[in-house]
Amino acid sequence: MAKVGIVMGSDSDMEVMAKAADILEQFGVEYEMTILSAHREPDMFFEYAKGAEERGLSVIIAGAGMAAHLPGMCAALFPLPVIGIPMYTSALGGQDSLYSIVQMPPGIPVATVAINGGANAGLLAVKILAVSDDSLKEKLKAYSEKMSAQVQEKDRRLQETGYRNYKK
Ligand code: RP5
Repeated sequence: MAKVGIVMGSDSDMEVMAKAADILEQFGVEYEMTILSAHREPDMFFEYAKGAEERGLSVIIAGAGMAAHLPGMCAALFPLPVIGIPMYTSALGGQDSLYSIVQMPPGIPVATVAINGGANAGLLAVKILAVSDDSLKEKLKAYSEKMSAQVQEKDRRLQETGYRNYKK
């Protein structure tokens, strides 16, 4: 049964939302993925958000752009954590999405990641689930160790070749 709901306002958000899905797959976390617009299909949105707890979801990752109400409205109706991903937009560089998602009034928090921060949203969802799942906690530690080893390897190559010959 899916533990994480990934929901996006449009298929134009897919590339960013896929990064969250990739992380969940890496950690073996089951998820459902849905395209659903709070503005364009409000009735279906209410059905999705009100039914999310009963479907067994523990976390919702919601991504949207522009006047991005999807994450905030999920948080209004779903009792468990909601992670919001502001989408980059051509008109305002994603600041419209960011402010719409991060500036929630007291009582309805949305854990907001960076503009286009799909991967971090996935990781944050894994961390939330890891609070009550030791095997996920161990996988997170291994993930951090791997990242650290990758940076060390880059520095080792830098020291070996010098910056002029360094190849990414
Ligand atoms: C939002 O409006 C979506 O989340 C998307 O980021 C933005 C633009 O949607 P489309 O016009 O590309 O469908 O609802």
